[in-house]
Amino acid sequence: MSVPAAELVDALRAAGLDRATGVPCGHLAGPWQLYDRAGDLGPAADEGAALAIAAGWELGGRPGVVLCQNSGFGNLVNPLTSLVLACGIPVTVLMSLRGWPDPAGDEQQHATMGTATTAMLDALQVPHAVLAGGAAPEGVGLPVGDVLDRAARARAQRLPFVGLVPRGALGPAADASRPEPDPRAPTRARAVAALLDRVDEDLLVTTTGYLSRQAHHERDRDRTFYMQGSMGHAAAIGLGLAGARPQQRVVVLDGDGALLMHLGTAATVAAQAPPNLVHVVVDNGCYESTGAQRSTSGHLDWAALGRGLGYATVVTDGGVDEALDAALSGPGPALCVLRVRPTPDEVYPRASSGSGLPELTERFRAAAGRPASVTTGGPR
Ligand SMILES: Cc1ncc(C[n+]2csc(CCOP(=O)(O)OP(=O)(O)O)c2C)c(N)n1
Repeated sequence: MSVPAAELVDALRAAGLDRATGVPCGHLAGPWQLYDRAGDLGPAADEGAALAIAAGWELGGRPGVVLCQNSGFGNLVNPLTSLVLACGIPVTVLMSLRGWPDPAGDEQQHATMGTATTAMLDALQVPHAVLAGGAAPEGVGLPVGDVLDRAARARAQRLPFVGLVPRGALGPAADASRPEPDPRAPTRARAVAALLDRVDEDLLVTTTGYLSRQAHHERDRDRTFYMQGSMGHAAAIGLGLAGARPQQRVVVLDGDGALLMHLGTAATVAAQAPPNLVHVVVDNGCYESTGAQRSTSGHLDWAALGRGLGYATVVTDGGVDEALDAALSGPGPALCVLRVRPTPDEVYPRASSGSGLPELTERFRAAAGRPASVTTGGPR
């Protein structure tokens, strides 16, 4: 049983929540698309920023709703406690529940938060309710009307409210049409294959979502760290690795949405200036892994950004091969942005589909500890 997305959005609008922000989750694709299509949705870089934007709406008398996944709960906790709760700003959040009710039934990176989400909300004394349907066990959860009644009660007390959405509890938007991408642009597959052709013995850190899956599909290697959770932190892991293994080149494969989620890390990379770090960003203009919702990279001048941040080499033009060659041969840290067209129907299994994340991590740790051969992929 699932609630039609339009029914939920109509109820949210009837409650005065006429706009939406957030970071997408496939389980919330229906309401995301309906608000977006009406011109009432502005994606946020991270869930904490989304909560603060909604707090601003609320302060301005035009409330809205935050749409996010519980993997982003951590990003949201600071403004939830020190802004929204502290100041009494009643923001309404719809948060999808990954890793729940059966943590073993979802991807490994969701298991801890899946179990902890409601306990954390209880600990923070934030009113919350689970929407019935989908993966929710029989008898658990409330219908939409009751969930929104609770949200209204919280609002009246100047408290935030979190509506928790189990997998499959919401239906899709009726028309799931997508904008036509430029057929001349390269694909994710092409960009990732070209990168893997060049990394040889380098250490590679791949970002959350389809990019990690693609890297695993193209060529599984023990020198690749498949970062399946912790969206936005691939470059930080790469920075740490580059410092720990200064004799090895470290390549980070990032997404535009993930990089923008923690853009400050790019400034940290440039400030610390590890000569052995190459930061490759595959920019498809969207959050492809959660349904290809547009991200905020569309208006970005990557060349100006990279230079302004202070990367030693910035490559944002040219074909995939030329761009990668230029970035890999220039002084580090290097930023290389590859613009690709979305191919959301091309999806491969995660690296963790065949083994546990701790086993993959141990495999990488052992490989990272071996010196790279001097003939290939060594330090410059
Ligand atoms: C903190 C957090 N928020 C949201 C998600 C859900 N999520 C997983 S992948 C992804 C999209 C990543 O977008 P991008 O980096 O542009 O890569 P793409 O999917 O387009 O390849 C999102 C939003 C998450 N895993 N973690």
